[in-house]
Amino acid sequence: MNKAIDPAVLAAAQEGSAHPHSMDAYWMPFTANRQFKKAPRLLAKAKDMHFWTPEGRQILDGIAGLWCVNAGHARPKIVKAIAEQAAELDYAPPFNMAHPKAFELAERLVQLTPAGLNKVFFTNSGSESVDTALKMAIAYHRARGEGTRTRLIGRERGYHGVNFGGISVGGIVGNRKLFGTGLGGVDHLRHTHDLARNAYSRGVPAHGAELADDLERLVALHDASTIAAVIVEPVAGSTGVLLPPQGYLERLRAICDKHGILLIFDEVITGFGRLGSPFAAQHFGVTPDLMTVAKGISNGCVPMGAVFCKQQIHDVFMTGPEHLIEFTHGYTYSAHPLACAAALGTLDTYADEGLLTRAREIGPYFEEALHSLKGSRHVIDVRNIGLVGGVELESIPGQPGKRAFDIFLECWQRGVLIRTTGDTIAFSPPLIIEKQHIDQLVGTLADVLKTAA
Ligand code: PXG
Repeated sequence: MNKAIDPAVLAAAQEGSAHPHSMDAYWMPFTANRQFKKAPRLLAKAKDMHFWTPEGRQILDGIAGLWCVNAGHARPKIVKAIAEQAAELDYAPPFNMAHPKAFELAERLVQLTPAGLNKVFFTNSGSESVDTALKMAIAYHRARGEGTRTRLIGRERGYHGVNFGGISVGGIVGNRKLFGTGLGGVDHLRHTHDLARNAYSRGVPAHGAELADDLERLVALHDASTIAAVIVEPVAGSTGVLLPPQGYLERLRAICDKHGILLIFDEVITGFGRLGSPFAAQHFGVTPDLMTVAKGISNGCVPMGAVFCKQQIHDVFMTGPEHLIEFTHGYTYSAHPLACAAALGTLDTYADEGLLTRAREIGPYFEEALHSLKGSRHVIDVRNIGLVGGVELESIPGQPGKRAFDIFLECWQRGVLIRTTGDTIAFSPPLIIEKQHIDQLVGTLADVLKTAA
């Protein structure tokens, strides 16, 4: 078989870049592989707010990697913690064994969570956290003698990672087409995105709290005694920066309480300071029963995720014979020593620099800058909360996603990394962002929009 090196790779190698390899073997995740390999976008180095390409071009990181590098890149305390941990204890089995940093991290984390969410189960990603939380919810009801509660409720346009549980409760049409029926016994609330009433809202939109009543419809249809849990993202990121209408989350909480249904917040994106509080639950003043996190827990440096749950959920499991495993679930890499070290270094960095509340200070400037895009070509909405921004564009007829993707490519050429989902452009910069970076991010997009097809 011809293993010819891609011409673009060859050219990069001849320029003296550090990339002399063929690009054939690597099947890239969530990537237009053929397009990418014709014109690769490689990152070779990162520090604070920036990446550098192998050729040395500086790229401003407008999305914190993938909503994860909340403290910025290559932060000294995190780098040091990982390096020292690798030399001291590279691995420790997490089943029937443990290492001290797992306990230290758990204690530190539950200091940050809303009151009551004081138990933590470790995973390695957001997808694993979601599947863990769903299993916990179903097993909890069974353990307390209500084993009929197995149904899971998600929401249209929800994103809960890529595992079968997550795509089943998720509301992404492409997944539903491509991967079959998923879990049985799942239903969905209506999504809350409503441009007709809420376009150009600053912060949470005014209209739509009544959409939470959709849960009453599902209770009427399925009966509460069959429903284990409802899972929602307090703010949906991946499907286009969708904010909860004023009062919506409170109403969802109340309906869950009324019917004995557990409420799960998927805080994989909103956790660790994205909205200006440690978690969205605190920002909105609504406490879920279970909360999934990942990404910012370890600043994206070593894969890690976690599920927080209320004391009484945990305690229901702690009733059988003491020598038996109470919850038969976990991963080879749960509470991995490198991940725990990275997370501890991350929490230190967040604390030293006040990063978990920094979005409150810089948020108003970010909001003002984003909303200056109102009136730019193709823009049909601008929305924001904390350090999350969404700019929705009118789609090219028959080619959804094309306009935003071309704009992403042009921004990359001009040294700015943004993220697109459909025809919405998303910003979620590191929480260390300064005003001049915001000016560059938004200014570059404004310029690109002037000539965008
Ligand atoms: N839940 C939520 C709410 C997420 O946003 C996951 C679960 C899954 O996490 P893992 O670690 O398994 O990928 C996510 C992930 C984007 C983007 O640009 C968002 C995510 C991942 C990649 C890209 O919107 N969110």
